[in-house]
Amino acid sequence: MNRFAFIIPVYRHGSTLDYVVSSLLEFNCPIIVVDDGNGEEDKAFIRQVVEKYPCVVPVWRSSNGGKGRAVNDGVRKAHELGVTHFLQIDSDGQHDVGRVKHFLELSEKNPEAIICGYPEYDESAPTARLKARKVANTWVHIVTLSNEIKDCLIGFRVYPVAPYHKLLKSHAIIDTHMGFDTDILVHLMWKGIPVVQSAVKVNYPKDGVSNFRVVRDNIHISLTYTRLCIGMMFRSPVLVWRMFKRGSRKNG
Ligand SMILES: Nc1nc2c(ncn2[C@@H]2O[C@H](COP(=O)(O)OP(=O)(O)O)[C@@H](O)[C@H]2O)c(=O)[nH]1
Ligand SMILES: [Mg+2]
Repeated sequence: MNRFAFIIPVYRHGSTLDYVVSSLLEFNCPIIVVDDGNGEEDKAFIRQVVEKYPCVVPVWRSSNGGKGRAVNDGVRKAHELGVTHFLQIDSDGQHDVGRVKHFLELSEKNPEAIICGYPEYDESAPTARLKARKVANTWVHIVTLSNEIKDCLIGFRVYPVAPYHKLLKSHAIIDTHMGFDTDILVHLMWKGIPVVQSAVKVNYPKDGVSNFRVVRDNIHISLTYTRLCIGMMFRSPVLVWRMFKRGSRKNG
């Protein structure tokens, strides 16, 4: 039996946190909420949630470090709590919480795997974002020598704690900002962690707060792909061998 927790990184999304947390109460798991150095207004929302729900375990970061650092601090806390798996969900309410149960069930059936969401958008999704996702996915297909990943940018995933925590201890360089979701997925795939994928509805509320900073985040994303391409070259013998194994399984 998996011992689950939720990890919710929060930056400038304090106002939607109560909605997300209250939708997760039925699962009776620790809910690790990471305050990523928010300002007073968002911190106040987080404090309210911590006081209201005893299952919420707060992690306070003294300054804003980016989603990657926030999730990684959450993983260290999950490891301390003796959790075996965690579902990462964003605090802005964009992910369909109705899919949580299914994702936890998939993880019970595939405890060694990452259960990775892929988005089903409604008409609220900005076209630029859809195009950027296609480009990002193509890069992931290149650096993993596999076309299996349907979406490398989504946050809605269940991870096994042990390999993730081991990766953190190995001091692998994982992007801290917008390249994070891609980077962590590719690094764990390189380690041979299997991925099971399932759909999740994602919406973009009109008045939603986006933390995307064009210059900073594009630099982070470019550096992430550069590092991943170099990493792929070093790992290419293993990746090519895995590619042949997959091919021979398909053919026979
Ligand atoms: N972008 C960003 N998100 C952060 C940061 N720290 C924590 N987060 C949380 O990470 C999740 C994803 O961020 P979001 O801005 O919604 O990314 P997007 O949905 O890809 O536009 C949300 O729960 C944020 O509150 C940060 O420094 N930057
Ligand atoms: Mg978002």
